[in-house]
Amino acid sequence: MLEIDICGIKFKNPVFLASGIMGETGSALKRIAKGGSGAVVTKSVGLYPNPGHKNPTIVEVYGGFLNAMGLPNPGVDEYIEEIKSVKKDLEKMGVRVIGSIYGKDEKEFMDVAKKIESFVDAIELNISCPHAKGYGATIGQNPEMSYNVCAAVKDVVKIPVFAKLTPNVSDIVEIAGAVVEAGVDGLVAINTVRGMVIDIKAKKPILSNKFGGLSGKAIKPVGIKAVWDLYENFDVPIIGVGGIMSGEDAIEYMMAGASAVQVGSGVYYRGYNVFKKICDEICSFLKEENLTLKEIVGLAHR
Ligand code: RRO
Repeated sequence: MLEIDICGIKFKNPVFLASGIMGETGSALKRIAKGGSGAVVTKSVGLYPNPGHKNPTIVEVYGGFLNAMGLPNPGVDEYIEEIKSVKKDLEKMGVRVIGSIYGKDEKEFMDVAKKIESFVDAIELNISCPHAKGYGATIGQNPEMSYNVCAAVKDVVKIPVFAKLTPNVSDIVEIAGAVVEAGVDGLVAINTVRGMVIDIKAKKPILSNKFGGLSGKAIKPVGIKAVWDLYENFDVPIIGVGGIMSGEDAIEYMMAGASAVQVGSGVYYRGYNVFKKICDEICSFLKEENLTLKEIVGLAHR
């Protein structure tokens, strides 16, 4: 009932793990897969190991989390070993792997993409981290840089390539236009929303990086509007992410135009099995409404 095909890849269901701290190791990916996800997106990996920002890197706020992890990762070579250690188990469970990668320019993106290509089913280009100077949104807020990175990666890999977009722009459609023109196979929206929390007793921002990216329930309407606008303007699959905790949230994203969704903060609030729970809730809704999954994608536009 929930099987989908995106860019020729078959997924057992449309509820994926979003890139983030739950995807830092092979064993974490396996635990998420056991929780029923249709795919796991890795933590964003770069060419070299990166320790990330100093603590505190994450704080719970009303409606979600504010994080500035700072792209911590062991580098693509070591991360590939993590994927290799669980790839067979994930395959047995029918769970796809999407490799999230970052770099400072098209050359670095290409190098990482080439290295990881044969270990993953698709690549997600992280051009949207809200607080990584020179990386992430530095690229994703600039249409020309976004085009160059996406076109370069598309040139060197054969598997589907998705671009993850930042909401921290005045016009997400402009950036999406650039990456679609560059040939990406799908769009992922949204990365976290830039924000800050100040400890009034300490009289300074809580995060060591001062500002970070907001995830969780609070950003769902921002994500829904982004997916809506992308669906209105482009003919490529869209993967919705931002504040999805329940089947109802996932259906809302799908009616806005998402073919699949990703869950990050929801793992904290509903446990590892959040993926199975969301799938069950989607199934109940489809049965009640006598609809198919395909029929609800973009339904609110008709
Ligand atoms: O590692 C992070 O701090 C991070 C990344 Br790469 C991202 O894409 N989005 C985010 O909120 N944090």
